[in-house]
Amino acid sequence: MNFKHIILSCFMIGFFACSCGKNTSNNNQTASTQDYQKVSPELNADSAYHFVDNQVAFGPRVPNTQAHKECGDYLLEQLTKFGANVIEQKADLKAYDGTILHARNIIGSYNPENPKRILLFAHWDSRPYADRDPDSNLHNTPILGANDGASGVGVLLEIARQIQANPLEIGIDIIFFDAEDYGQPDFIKASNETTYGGWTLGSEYWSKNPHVPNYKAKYGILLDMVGGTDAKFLKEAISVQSARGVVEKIWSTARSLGYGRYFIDKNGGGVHDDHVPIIDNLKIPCVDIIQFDSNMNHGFGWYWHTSRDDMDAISKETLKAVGQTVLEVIYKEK
Ligand code: AHN
Ligand code: ZN
Repeated sequence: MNFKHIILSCFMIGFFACSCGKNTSNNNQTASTQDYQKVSPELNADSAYHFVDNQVAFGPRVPNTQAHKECGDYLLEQLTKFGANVIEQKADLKAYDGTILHARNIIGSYNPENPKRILLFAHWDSRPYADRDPDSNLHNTPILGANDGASGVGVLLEIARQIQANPLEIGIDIIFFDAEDYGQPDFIKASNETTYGGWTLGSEYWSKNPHVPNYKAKYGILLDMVGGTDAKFLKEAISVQSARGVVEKIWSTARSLGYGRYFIDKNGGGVHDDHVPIIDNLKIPCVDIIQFDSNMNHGFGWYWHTSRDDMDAISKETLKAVGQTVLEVIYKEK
């Protein structure tokens, strides 16, 4: 499979996801959850939800705005409070239209000296355009990004809180990437050359300038849109190509924990997301846990890039399923 081909256009990717994900109903939740001995602490879904809500309360976190600045400060403060070794990476990044975005990648590390590490990441910015809203008058309006952005960060903040309370031996890096969602909307014609169509600028920058020279991790896990009610997570194609074993580990862990109705044993399409620059530039195998919806022509959740991506689109049960699964995967690592 050719990466460059797959990341050409989001619409095509959505279509891909659709055609691959037709039969997504899952009736085979057969794993005997009672036999499985969980090793991770209990993730608190109320706490994860609260971290999502707190971000959304700042308003749209669009780079170069006051809400963005305040939310970035909040994320730094929370990771510090949870005992991580915190680094802020600032960068001025050029958007598809030439705008210079004052971006901040926010990094929290546990056991920074341990060479055996796992990378967990999500984007924290929100999109400046509701360009998939049914009401075209709203296409130029920034979105709250409760699911698209805040959900992954909220789950990772709760994971940070759990790590502080239940220390582990391996190294963990939690990165909140900026400027993921400033990609060129269909309604604007622009001609600036960008490597990834103006998407994933923060992770692209970090992957070329990691906070530690020669940064290495065993693998990475990206959480993107992990709070939708009854979300279905299919095995995203670029993840399967780059980290098949890790995909299987995550999906089978979810099944063991009783979350097989979220983590569906089916292949989804390829999505250009923050894992791609990290796979391309750092050669770290990465998995994207991202909601697919085969009923939508773009392949993502109904709220995606619309004015309705607010707290009503967030389910505590889904945050719990994803958070507990990722927590279990990292506490199982030796
Ligand atoms: C694009 O929209 C290019 N890819 C999907 C990745 C994404 C956007 N995730 C959240 N917003
Ligand atoms: Zn988005």
